Amino acid sequence: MLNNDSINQAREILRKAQRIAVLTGAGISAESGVPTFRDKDGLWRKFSASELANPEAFRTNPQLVWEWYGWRRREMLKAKPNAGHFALAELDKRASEFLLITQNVDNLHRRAGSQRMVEIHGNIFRNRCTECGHIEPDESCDFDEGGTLPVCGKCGAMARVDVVWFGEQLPEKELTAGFHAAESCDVFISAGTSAVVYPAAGLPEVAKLRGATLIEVNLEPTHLTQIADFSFIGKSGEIMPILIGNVE
Ligand code: BV8
Ligand code: ZN
Repeated sequence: MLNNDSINQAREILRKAQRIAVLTGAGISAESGVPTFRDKDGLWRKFSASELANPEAFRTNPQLVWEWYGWRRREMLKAKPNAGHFALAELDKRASEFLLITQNVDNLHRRAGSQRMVEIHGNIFRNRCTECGHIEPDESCDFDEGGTLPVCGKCGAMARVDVVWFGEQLPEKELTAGFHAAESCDVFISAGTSAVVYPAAGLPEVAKLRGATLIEVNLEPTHLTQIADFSFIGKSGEIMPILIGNVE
């Protein structure tokens, strides 16, 4: 059960905040039916994300990696933004300085109306050419056995999903914007992330170090819980609307 005093205190701090930054992870989309990475239902054919979301796996078995992304695209296309996404889109409208930094690639924040946001791990509905780097939108999902794998619309070479795999650099512009927001915000909210993947997980830490109020909303405690000023354990779809609701 949420402690009334602390949620009201956090709401008040959020209402007064001039500069707000938010980091979200797969947990914010869980109530939309999108599988997370490290929860028990996050697995696909017993593979873990780190076994598939890496360049080596794609080099050795592009078919398997494309099948995984096809399955995830299907899940994400079926999904709808939930109350947690909409609450953050609302906060975006009201805060004077605001940046949502998402690790998610599912497009649900944008579909909920978020504007001031960066996708630091890319977007699953874009393909990137492995040769010429050309990027194009793509929602196709069927790569099961025998299907042809996506190729570049410009040069015909093999395409990959335009997301950041383990061992790969994050997009420079988006990451710099994320760290700038973390360094200068008054309040930092970390929602729906296990905070184990770096450099994204470093953002809430930097914000706290720079003196921001750190609010965590997550289904389970993480390593951020002990440094957070407020930690609300529960579903983001339920807590975010209470935390953000009618923030004037
Ligand atoms: C890089 C691809 C460097 C897109 C992803 C040792 C120590 C430290 C770091 C490293 C290390 N070894 C390697 C590294 C670096 C590595 C890393 O951090 N590894 C970790 C695992 C140790 N990082 C990288 O490789 C990054 N690149 O560092 O490059 C470099 C430097 C120079 C030159 C070249 C390279 C790249 C990281 C990006 C990897 N790509 N995804 C895709 O396919 O989706 S990561 C993947 O994990 C997703 O992007 C995801 O967003 C991210 C984080 O996971 P979460 O979103 O937090 O999801 P998770 O399931 O873990 O947690 C969900 C949480 O929600 C849970 O806590 C759950 O309780 C909660 N929850 C569930 N339901 C709800 C809920 N909360 C609220 N409400 C609910 N209803
Ligand atoms: Zn190309």
